[in-house]
Amino acid sequence: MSKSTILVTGHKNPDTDSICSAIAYANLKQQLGVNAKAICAGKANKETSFALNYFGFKQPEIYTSFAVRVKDVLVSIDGIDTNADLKAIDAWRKKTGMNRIPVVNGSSYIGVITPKHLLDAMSDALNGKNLTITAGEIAKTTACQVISPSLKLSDFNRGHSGAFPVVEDGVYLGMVWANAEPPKEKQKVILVDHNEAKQIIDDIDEAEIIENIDHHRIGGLVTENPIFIHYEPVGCSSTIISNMYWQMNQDIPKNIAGLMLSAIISDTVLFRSPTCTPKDKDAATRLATIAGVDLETYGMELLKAGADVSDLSDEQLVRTDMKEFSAGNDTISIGQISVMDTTDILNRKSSIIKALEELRQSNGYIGSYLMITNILEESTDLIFSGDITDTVKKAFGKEVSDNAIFLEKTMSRKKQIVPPILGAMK
Ligand SMILES: [Mn+2]
Repeated sequence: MSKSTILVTGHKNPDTDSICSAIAYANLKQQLGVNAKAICAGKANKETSFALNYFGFKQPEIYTSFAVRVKDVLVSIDGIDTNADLKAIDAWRKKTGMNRIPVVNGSSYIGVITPKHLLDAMSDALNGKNLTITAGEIAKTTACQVISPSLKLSDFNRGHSGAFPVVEDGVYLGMVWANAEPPKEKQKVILVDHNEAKQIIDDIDEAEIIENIDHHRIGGLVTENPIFIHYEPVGCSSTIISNMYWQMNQDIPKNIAGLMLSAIISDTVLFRSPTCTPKDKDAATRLATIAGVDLETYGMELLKAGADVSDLSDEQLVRTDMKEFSAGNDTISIGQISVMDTTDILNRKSSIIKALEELRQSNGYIGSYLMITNILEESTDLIFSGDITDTVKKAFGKEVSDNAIFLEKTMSRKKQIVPPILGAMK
């Protein structure tokens, strides 16, 4: 991946908006002559997979970290052939100025010749012993540490000086210097559909955020330089992005329109969510025409694809669409699943709460919540684990029983769940 390629990504545990908006915005950038590529922070869920499949897209490449890796800073220096004689080894050493010599057989890594081993071999030769020794015979596999190209540069043990061979699956790739620095030009990244540190792909400090397009609360994004920001309190990032196409007089390709339509349907639950604005409806209507689908029919098909959670284990269920939020030093997680009928899920309530508790403990959250949202009735059963019953009572002004609370006319995590809970935690 060339560093001049700008990566566009949505949040961790990506939903349909995060993946589809990243693809749509990367496409807009490309239409404007910018080299941009959509990536995503994790595997597409069922609903997103349905949309990608329907409109002929593959899931973007998954990134879990922006850390600079050894492969980003290695120097490709040809190794010396295993059959090379002393003369050739000496010539190689003079040509490269390196005193640690990687030996290869084709692309296979054989070992390294250190100055001491080379001196011993030369001294033997001077004394008339073993004049025909080869590089392969002098090289030692244990002469120095061998580095994996995927090792994070920040984890590279710099206790030694000089260069080390970089090897993957027995194949020699080049050398990395102990004093290697991250490239001056950082990987440029555009964030869509999120801005909170906890939701950004790891090690973002080793990359550079250059743009941010979002429709969530501002959650403390800090950047090194001035950046392009477009936040709007609308129901979906794709609403903002489709309007950017139109404002810039850019045609929206049919399949990209389908993806952005899917994102709006998903985020607004087909216009039922209180986060839905007239702008979302307008954009979706125009996008459906471009995509050539009937909004209601396609919308219900998409939501149904996402609502089938019957084959998910409790562990998968609580992680599917989980987001972290911080209030002071405390972190909570809030997941959400949307279904057409809550009966089956609520029958599994006690085992789901067990899985929530494991999630909570393994991440050190003060509380872990799961919204079980009924799309048709537009209500939510909020279940939780942690010693947070008082917080939940205070947040919603209702009695709580058995780690659960029923909330009528509630579908939006962002608008109806996060603000009261964070407020009650203060
Ligand atoms: Mn969104």
